[in-house]
Amino acid sequence: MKKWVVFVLVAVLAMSMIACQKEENVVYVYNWGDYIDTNILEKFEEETGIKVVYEMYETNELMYTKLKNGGNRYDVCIPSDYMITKMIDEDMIQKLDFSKIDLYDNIGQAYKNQAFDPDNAYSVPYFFGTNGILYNTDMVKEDVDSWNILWDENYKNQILMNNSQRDSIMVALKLLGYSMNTTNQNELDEAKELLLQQRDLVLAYVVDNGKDMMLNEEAAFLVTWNGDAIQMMSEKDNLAYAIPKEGSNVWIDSMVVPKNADNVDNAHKFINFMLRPDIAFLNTDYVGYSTPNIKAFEMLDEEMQLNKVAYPDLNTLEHMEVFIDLGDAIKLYNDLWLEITSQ
Ligand code: N2P
Repeated sequence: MKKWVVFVLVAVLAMSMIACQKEENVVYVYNWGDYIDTNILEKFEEETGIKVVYEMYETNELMYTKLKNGGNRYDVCIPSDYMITKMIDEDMIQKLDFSKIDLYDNIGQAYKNQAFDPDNAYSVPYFFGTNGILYNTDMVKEDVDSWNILWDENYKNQILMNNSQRDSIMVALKLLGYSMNTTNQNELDEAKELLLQQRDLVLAYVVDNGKDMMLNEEAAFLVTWNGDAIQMMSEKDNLAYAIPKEGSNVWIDSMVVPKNADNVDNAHKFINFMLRPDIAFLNTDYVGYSTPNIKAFEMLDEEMQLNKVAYPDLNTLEHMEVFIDLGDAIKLYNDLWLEITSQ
């Protein structure tokens, strides 16, 4: 075969391969662990013909690092409030085209115009919730109303802390009466001392793997989020959830589209699909997290609508705070957390 014929053939082959790749109808979704009813992904695929490639992370910080390193390209991911601020500031996510998200009105007003996205330009709320203590009522006989129970020597090796730096440093800061957004070195030093003291009592620093440990009664306490608590409480009736009186964190996780997404149109289709009342209902019903979707909320049975773990009356809870992005001062938290979890 003549050289130029080979060349043309190779070129045609390469071009058709590129074309094929481009036409592959796919959406890459990166979400927290145990944070979706996976039947929804199948439904989306069936109805739209778009294949979902689904991956999971355990904390905002792990998600951020993966996106920042740029090796993986995702079309939709679901960070929390403070992380969304950081990603906007670092030009990592893009403005959404709300003409393609016509179900956005299903989101309640209370969840819109949040400080992390004041003009509702970048994000669509997914779930919201609180942090607190899940505990085993057979193993813990006294009232759980303060974070200080996590420093009680009687519970040595029965305490599971959240291996998520802001969520765990928050516990010490609130117990000390400080803001969970402090950048005051003295306050952070005190929090570090407290967490170092506690380390001896802690069985493990866990995220999703803590759930099985609670279900198997390997520990008495787990610092976790309310929706995960509801999941576990539905499987076992000797588990309860408390928000300590010193206050805690209230958060919103929202869907965003990274700047370098390859399938922006499909990302919008996915986001809009998640806003469908029947889909948002299936999702909240399955995972136990609280929905900001008014129509889906109306579909819940009365027992769930009145469930104070899922839908707390935030006005009656004192000292609740939202995490805010701390800019460069986050280094103080990174260093602190490394000291607690290394060794
Ligand atoms: C789900 C994690 C919940 C995210 N496993 C808390 N913002």
